[in-house]
Amino acid sequence: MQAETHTSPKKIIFSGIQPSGVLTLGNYIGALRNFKLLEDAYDCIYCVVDMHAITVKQNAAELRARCLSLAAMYLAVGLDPKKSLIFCQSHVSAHAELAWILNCVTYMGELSRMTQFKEKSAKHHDNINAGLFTYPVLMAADILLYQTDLVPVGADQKQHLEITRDIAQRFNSQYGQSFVVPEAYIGKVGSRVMSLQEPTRKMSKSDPEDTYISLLDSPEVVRRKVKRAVTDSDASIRFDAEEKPGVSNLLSIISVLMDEPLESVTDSLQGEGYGGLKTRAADAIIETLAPIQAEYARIIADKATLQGILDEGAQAAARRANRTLDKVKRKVGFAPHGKA
Ligand code: ATP
Ligand code: LTN
Repeated sequence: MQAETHTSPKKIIFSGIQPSGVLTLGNYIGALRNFKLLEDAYDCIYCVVDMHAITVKQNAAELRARCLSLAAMYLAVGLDPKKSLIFCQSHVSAHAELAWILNCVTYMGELSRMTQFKEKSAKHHDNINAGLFTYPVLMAADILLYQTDLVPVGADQKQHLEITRDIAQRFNSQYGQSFVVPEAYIGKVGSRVMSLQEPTRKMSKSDPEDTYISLLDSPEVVRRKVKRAVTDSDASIRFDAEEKPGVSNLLSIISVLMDEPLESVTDSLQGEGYGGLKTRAADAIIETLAPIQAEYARIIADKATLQGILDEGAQAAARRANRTLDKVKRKVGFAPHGKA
């Protein structure tokens, strides 16, 4: 049985990741790792946001496989379907329905200020579709449907959380209290893991291979990518995100993965040179990924069990989501029908 503790006194967490490619170390440190850390203290709902993924072109067969693979990764990092609800967004139609209603309380002006929209439309200039533009509204629907208190995400999603809060507050003031106004949960260190090749940009799964560490990279590949990571010519090991973005990125990665304060990581590396820094970073990554990869291989081999978890997850999620959706439909003035 999947968790269904709507009336539990625990605060509610919702987050999602797009099945738009193999997960990166950035996704792990910024999001997934926190999903697991928060699992016991909160009532958690974790979604595979496949409807968001089609805002850029996808191959259907690959997308289908990646949805299962992302769900397997949720489980491989240790999420327990008995405690957390795990499901695919497209399996719960309430997400699309609420998104439509929220579209009607969201302004074109505020959507056009979203940096993710600007970046993605520059990158996919041949496919600037309306879904890409209204992406944050679907994200707001995801979150608000579950009366979410807290949303663990990387720093790049802060602006989307702000618009979600604005939409919730606007709806509540126009139609009466309907949604909890959620807050972002952004880790202090590692909320923005940078590209290994261009450390002033965030690590992203839709960028070239050598810029990111995939959670499924072998130890050899991890060593090679870290060894080639861009640093600087100054040779001193200290944290300075402005002046030394490459070195600071590696220091943050070690600090988070080894659960050791940044200062003590930095101190312990004095005199080691960049070679020592990179060896330490690669070791930390390999040690973190080994158990995740072993679990992933076991889970993805049993598709029937995985599918069962997603099916149960979707049913439980739909029950919870529909409570909010029914209330919202009443508030906006949709006529009741048979089952209502
Ligand atoms: P894409 O590159 O396809 O746009 P993405 O790698 O940014 O995708 P998402 O699915 O959009 O990944 O993000 C999933 C979660 O991972 C979000 O909470 C996001 O903030 C977080 N995240 C993504 N990249 C990083 C990063 N480099 N550092 C920290 N967190 C990140
Ligand atoms: N927009 C997010 C993915 C996402 C999400 C969500 C995150 C979609 N719906 C709800 C948290 C809560 C992204 O691009 N990383």
